[in-house]
Amino acid sequence: MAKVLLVNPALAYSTWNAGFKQPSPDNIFIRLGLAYLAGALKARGHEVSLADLRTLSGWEEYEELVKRMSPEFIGVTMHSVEFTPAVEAAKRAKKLLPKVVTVAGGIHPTMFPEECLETGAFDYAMQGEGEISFPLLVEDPSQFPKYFWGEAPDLDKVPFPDREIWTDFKTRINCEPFGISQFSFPLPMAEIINARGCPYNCKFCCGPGEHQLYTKVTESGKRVPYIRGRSVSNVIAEIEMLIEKYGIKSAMFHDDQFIMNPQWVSEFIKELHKSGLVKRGFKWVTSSRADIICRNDELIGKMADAGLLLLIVGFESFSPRILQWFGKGVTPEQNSRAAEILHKHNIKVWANYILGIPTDTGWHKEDDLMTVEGVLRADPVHFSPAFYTPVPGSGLYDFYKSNRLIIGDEGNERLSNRGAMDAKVKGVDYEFLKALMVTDTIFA
Ligand code: B12
Ligand code: SF4
Repeated sequence: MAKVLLVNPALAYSTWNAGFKQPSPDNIFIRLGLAYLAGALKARGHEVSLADLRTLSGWEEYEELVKRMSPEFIGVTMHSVEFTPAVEAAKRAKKLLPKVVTVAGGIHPTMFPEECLETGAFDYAMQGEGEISFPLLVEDPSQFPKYFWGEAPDLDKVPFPDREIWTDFKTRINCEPFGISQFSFPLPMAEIINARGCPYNCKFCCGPGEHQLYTKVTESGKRVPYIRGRSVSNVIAEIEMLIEKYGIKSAMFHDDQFIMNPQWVSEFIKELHKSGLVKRGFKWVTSSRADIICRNDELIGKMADAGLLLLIVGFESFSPRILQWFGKGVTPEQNSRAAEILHKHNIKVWANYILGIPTDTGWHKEDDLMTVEGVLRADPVHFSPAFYTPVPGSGLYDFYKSNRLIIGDEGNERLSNRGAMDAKVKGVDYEFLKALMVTDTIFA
């Protein structure tokens, strides 16, 4: 049996001592990837604990925790924006416990394993999914090279995520994570994910990273994207378990794209009714694209009847130029039509959109004005703007990197600790954009 400490270095969009007072997804949500790893490790008899940096007061408390837990293995998950705190957490642990084996995993180490190892903070970098291979690594690290691919699991066979590595889990699920002023969700609310990966290739998004993260090896030995979901019965069983154990009344489905397979969604809806979950008042929220919403008007209506209260829509922009630059495959008209369909079915709209995007012709404030106008017309219950982040691994990252457009990138900081509303790209008038900020509280 190995003693494993998992680290959530979520200091990029959250902070030390985040607490629950300021409701935001970044402060409240757990990390399903770590919970899945914990479930898989515990199923093989390993002892697992968690250092979620947001719940601590600073590095001093983190070091005390590491000393107290005295783990043999430390597994650090990492999004690109978390590179700096993730490396720091591993380095500090190594200083305190020279024999500890440190492992980096998640989307950033999947794309850039050598960069992670070069920091000297990690003994191993694991690429891809960890449920099968991480437990094997902690059982016999000598069998593994410095970086290696994890084996893709059968999603119906892996243990459900072990959410209780968050010792504050029961408090966490009773905090409304969205902070929407005109609307609130029935609590407790749990997070669930069905599908892994997304078949689209929007250029601002780390789709290519996900195509590396969720992969399998074909019979001819080629590594290919492996986008897949769970069976309807497996998802329903997880909901029932969450109701029985924690009394949840709602769930957030974290799929990139919930309506990837409309037939699966239809079956899921049927099962929600058949199992009595709809009658018992179970509610849910998830995400989809505008073009998919437009193609599935009737299905959206059925989703509403089955308890869907809110849909997060990645409108991204209402400027044709920007939508094209982003390769989103959606028009401003589809964005507006999607909002109409959702309103018709009484589903609240959460608008995700991006401002401050210079293209090869520079930054044009008209694009952002068009976006804000379009979003206002869409009448969302929640406005969720972000200033454009050139995410490493995304299709557009090289354009901004090679044209030296990324602010503060000289030290290769990987945009660490940069919040959604911080300046990221040169040539954008962020003061002008701040004046354009619309929040739902304005309308409350
Ligand atoms: C839910 C979600 C969020 C939620 C919650 C985040 C969270 N705490 O999980 C919220 C809304 C807060 C969020 C915010 C952001 N997100 Co987000 N998010 C997701 C999403 C849709 C699902 C994550 C998930 O649960 N996956 C399912 C689990 C099971 O998979 P997993 O996390 O990959 O874990 C597996 C493996 O990676 C591996 N693994 C993971 N960790 C470790 C550790 C070790 C030691 C090992 C061995 C293995 C291992 O094993 C796990 C099990 O198989 C992903 C896309 C995706 N499908 O993954 C984007 C994604 C992770 N987000 C992304 C981005 C860009 C952001 C934001 C920067 C967005 C923004 N501009 O505001 C912020 C930053 C937040 C932060 N602190 O990093 C990018 C990251 C790209 C990158 N290069 O890092 C992704 C990939 C989306 C995309 N395609 O662009 N996000
Ligand atoms: S933006 Fe959404 S639809 Fe496009 S690639 Fe990313 S997750 Fe998929």
